[in-house]
Amino acid sequence: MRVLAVAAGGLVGGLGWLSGALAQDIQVEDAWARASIGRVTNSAAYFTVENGRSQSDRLISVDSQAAERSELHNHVMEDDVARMVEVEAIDIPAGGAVALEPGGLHVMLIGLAEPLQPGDKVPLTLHFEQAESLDIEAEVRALGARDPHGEHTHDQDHGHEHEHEKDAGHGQGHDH
Ligand SMILES: [Cu+2]
Repeated sequence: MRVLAVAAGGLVGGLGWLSGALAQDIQVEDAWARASIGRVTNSAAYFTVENGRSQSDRLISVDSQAAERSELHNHVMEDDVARMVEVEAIDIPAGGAVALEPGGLHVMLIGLAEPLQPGDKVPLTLHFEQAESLDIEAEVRALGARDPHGEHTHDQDHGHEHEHEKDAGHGQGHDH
């Protein structure tokens, strides 16, 4: 998690006319969703939320037309096994950022209307406790695809519904 120092508090106070614009300074970057596997009707979406405001906020829910239901989930370790748990909200610190990424926080898409294919776009609406709702699009990427920025490369299998992905992957990784 990246936490940016905030020195803007006093500045904003002195520029009252600007505070209306700054009040909406919640940004989402690098939104993507995992391609669905075979007939599995669940998937997950990931993104980074940046909060440029001087107040903390919370992501309280996400909606998507692509799924019957969307839940905020996290992974926790229990007896060396990664399990998913639903979380009520995700705190976004003032001047900070929170990354939803494989193996950690994610939006669980439950009951996909249709399979998610790489290159598809998944519409998501993010609802916050303070900020106005935000409509974004997440690009579908294959499971195991490398982050194009080369940073978060440890999206190894971590339990939940893609156990069979491991089996399917045996012996067919590198045929070029
Ligand atoms: Cu989940």
